[in-house]
Amino acid sequence: MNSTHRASTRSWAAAGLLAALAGLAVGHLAAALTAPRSAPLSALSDAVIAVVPPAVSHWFIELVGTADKPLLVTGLALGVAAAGAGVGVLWRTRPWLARAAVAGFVVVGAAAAVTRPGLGAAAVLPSALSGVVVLACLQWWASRDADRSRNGRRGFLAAVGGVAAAAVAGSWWAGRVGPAAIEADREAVALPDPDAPVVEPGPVADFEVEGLTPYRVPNGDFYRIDTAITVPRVDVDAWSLRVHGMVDRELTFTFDDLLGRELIERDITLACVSNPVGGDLVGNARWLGVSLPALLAEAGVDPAADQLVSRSTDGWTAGSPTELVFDGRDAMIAIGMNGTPLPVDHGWPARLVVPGLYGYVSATKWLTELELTTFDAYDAYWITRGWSTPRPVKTQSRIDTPRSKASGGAVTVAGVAWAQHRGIGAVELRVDDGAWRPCELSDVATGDTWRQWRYEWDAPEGEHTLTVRATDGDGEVQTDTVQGVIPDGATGLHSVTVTVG
Ligand SMILES: Nc1nc2c(c(=O)[nH]1)N[C@H]1C(S)=C(S)[C@@H](COP(=O)(O)O)O[C@H]1N2
Ligand SMILES: [Mo]
Repeated sequence: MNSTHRASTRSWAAAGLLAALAGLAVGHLAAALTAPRSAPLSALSDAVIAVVPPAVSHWFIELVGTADKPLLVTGLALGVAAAGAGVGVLWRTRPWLARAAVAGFVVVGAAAAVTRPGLGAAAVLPSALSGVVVLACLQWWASRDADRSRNGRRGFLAAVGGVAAAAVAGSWWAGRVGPAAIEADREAVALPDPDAPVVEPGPVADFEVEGLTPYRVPNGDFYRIDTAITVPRVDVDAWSLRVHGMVDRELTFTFDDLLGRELIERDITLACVSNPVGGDLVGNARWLGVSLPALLAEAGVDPAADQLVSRSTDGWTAGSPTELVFDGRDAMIAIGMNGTPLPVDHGWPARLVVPGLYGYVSATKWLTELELTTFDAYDAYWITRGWSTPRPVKTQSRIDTPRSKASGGAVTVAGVAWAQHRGIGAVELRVDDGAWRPCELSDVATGDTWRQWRYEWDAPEGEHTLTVRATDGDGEVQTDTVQGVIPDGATGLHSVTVTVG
């Protein structure tokens, strides 16, 4: 090949960038048709999340919150695009070096994919295909270089851009109706009625104040926290739950086995340990599922096993104290959420819910394994990254409304408070530096859910600070000591500044 190319460095960079984007898109399509989590960007992002030092991820999450994952994926995509531009420029003068660089990127992507838990050797294919697309595009670009005209460049742009656009559209299609689509399986599940129905909270579970979070958060509004860039899409027919470790006998359950068992339905509030004071990484739902202690008991649990490790299809783990799982609380393997099969984002087809424990030590989604072990023998995912071994959920309360403005006169101040398993005994509100005043509480059936509170405030004009605090069911007042989320959950009182006009 002629190494003195006529096209400018800039147009080679553009060709490389476009080739890289087309490669990513085609790889994404290949993954969407086979294993979505093996898409180059998804696998790379997952691998970064798995290996990044805790100090770095804490800093990043502190900085950007739940935008962390979109930003990571976008960052990596920009990185790949920039690398593509670099490869284009390199190809102009050193084509073999450029090809080797592409091969290097393929190896990185393929290695990231194949090392993701739950993905097999075939996971290398999307990255390999991406590489082939990049090589083919740049080869074509190079072969046309000698007689390249403005029209020729437009042709390249149209062809490669067209491939990229078609692949993106194809991926979208594959996710909805192709083999990776699992919504049909989900919708086909007819959830049986619970054998042990929920105890209804009472006539006033919900004050229905505008701006106040509902007692039960609809699935579409429920907070989502997990490490998955591409949520696992579990084939329910191939799914099973294995119970093993320190047990008398290993057991395996299919989804139909779970459906056929005695089902309980419970209102339980789930909270994330990384929820800041006043934050919204907490929600209450009506869960349908099978009793976790009953199912474990069938396997015969060794009394020396103090930790229940739950593992998801994507390799994430949580470790819960067996003592709490067996102490009579409604620990469950949930298959239903607010009357529907578990949404994909919330763990389809089955997840754990253990009242009184933060999600990171209990609430495993896309559950596949329950292993009885000890805390000495194994540290679960977030424990190896600086978070505490399981401690009780901390008492918290939040002001939902008003948040910044109110018109003078009668203002309803309202919010939620939670101290799962201990329950909420009282909530008090303070206006500016005034006395703590008792709030009205909604009805609840158990201590496992949050509780709404409200206060009718005769609001004088001007700027006022409202502060809330709760007392748990044991009579313990929520601490005003300020602590960050690491290592075992934030403390401090939520307050808002309201301008009354
Ligand atoms: N497989 C898997 N399950 C998981 C997680 C995860 O990263 N992977 N995150 C946990 C955490 S930290 C929380 S707070 C809850 C959140 O559950 P939700 O997304 O249904 O609200 O899920 C838990 N289960
Ligand atoms: Mo969490």
